Amino acid sequence: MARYLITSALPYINGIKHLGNLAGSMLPADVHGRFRRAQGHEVLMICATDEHGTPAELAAAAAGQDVRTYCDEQHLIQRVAGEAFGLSWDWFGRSSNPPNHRLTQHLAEALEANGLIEERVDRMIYSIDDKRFLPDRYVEGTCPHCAYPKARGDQCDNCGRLLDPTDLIEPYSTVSGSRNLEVRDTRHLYLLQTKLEGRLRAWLESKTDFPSLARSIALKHLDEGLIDRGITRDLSWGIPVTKGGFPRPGFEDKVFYVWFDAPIEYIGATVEWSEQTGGDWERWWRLDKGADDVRYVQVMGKDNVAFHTVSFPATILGSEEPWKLVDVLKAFNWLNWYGGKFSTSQGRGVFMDAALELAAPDYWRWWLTANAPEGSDTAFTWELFQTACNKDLADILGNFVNRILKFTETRFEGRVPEGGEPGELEEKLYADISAAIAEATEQFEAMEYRKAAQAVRRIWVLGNEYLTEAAPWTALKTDPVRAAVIVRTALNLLPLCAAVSGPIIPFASATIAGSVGLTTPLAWPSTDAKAELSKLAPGAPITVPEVMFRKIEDAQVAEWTERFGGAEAA
Ligand code: B3M
Ligand code: ZN
Repeated sequence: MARYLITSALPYINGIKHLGNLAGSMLPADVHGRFRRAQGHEVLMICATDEHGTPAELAAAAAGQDVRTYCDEQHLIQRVAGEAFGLSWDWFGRSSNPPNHRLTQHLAEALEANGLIEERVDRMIYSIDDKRFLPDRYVEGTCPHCAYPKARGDQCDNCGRLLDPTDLIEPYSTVSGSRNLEVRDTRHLYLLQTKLEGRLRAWLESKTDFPSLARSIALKHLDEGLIDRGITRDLSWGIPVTKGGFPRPGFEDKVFYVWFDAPIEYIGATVEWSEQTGGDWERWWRLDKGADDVRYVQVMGKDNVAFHTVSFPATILGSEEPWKLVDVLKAFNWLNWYGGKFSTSQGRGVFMDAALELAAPDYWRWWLTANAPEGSDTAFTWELFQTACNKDLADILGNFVNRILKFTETRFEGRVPEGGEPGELEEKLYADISAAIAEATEQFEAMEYRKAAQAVRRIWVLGNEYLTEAAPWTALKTDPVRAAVIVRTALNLLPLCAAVSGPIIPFASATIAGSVGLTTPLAWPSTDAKAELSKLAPGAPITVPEVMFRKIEDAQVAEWTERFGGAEAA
């Protein structure tokens, strides 16, 4: 048995996340974690809210709250929503908690001691009325190239050119609208990534296990050339630069940049876990304390890859300390809302809390896994969601489970029938099921989510086909022993379906397992299908659950389209 450390990109604190965030990081991390646990491995699944930075400060101000109170509330909201989706974190931490403060300050000191930090002067936009420096994207003005009046300080959305905020004509603050801006000098700490380029490249080129999307993005960033990176900001909310014993006159009012401290929170959250549960965090993170046999898997959207393949490894490698680095990085493309983008700031799309008012978590978990934005961006539409859920969950899985249980209840007194020997049809079923289990195992291991979902679905289909072909209702009239073999075999497909479906749809998995007297999580099956399909004790009682998957009606789709928008919203 191996040990798996699994982290998903940390959801930013400014409000509940939309389905795109869930689909590209938290959900696939959970599916993989559940799969590895079912295989019997030791798993530590870590997530946290990413709480620092300007957007948190602004969201708190907009909510009329101080930042700490705002983050306290939002953290709880995100945790409750994640748990309702069945995200089975071992710990859901907070980047604002003390362990991350200590670790971030410690790593900065180590980088400093190794000559990798340098003080430089930046010229930045200061808003006199807002009393703050403005990050590039909080300054807007007229584009010097195309005269578009709402160009952002980092880029013009109209002509696409990259901009410096000082290029803008008649710039204004998007925080207050004020034009009372000036350029001020401000000193910041830079991490000298350029000095680490060779080591980063050697490390990354050794990561041949990375799935292709992550690897190509990572290498592209290296090929474009690294630049030294500012790791401090003029903000009040964040991890203070000087308070951890880091002596740096003039930095008393500055904090570390949110992207410097956020990945360190993967470690910080593990420390939080150990403080609360008595677990040993060093065993997962310190190569000198046993972490060398950990397999570390990270899951994230494509926009986060560079931070995890360049910036965070630069922090770790530059520290010269024996920290665990990522082994497998699985990245996702975008889940789109019809043709356009989900948007937190514009409230476009479906968010995690609202989604659960519409449909049970397994509907979402199924659709988002079976349609994971792996090879390319993927569009969510209500119609696709309805079709897939009704067909896969209701018509195939739900129908199979219900058919065999009802038949057992009415014709076999609600018990697993005894007697008889498997025949030709069963042998064929064993062969097909063995192949499907092998395929599912391979795809889950490779973190190929769409293919894994298809392999699971294949097992449901095989169950239905077997039942239809074997037709126990016909056999019962002429050959009751044969009917008993069929019903017993089909009932044995239920725990198998529950086991292979568990990582993706854990709630339905529990219901199915419960119908034959088992509790989840179930162990991942071997490819010995005959053994897997001979486990239920003859005579054991079964129960018929309530309808597992109600179909999504056209009227519901119409109502949801009305409430959340459809094609026209994007
Ligand atoms: N919070 C994702 C985002 O907000 C970012 C991930 C941090 S992972 C250390 O886009
Ligand atoms: Zn322009």
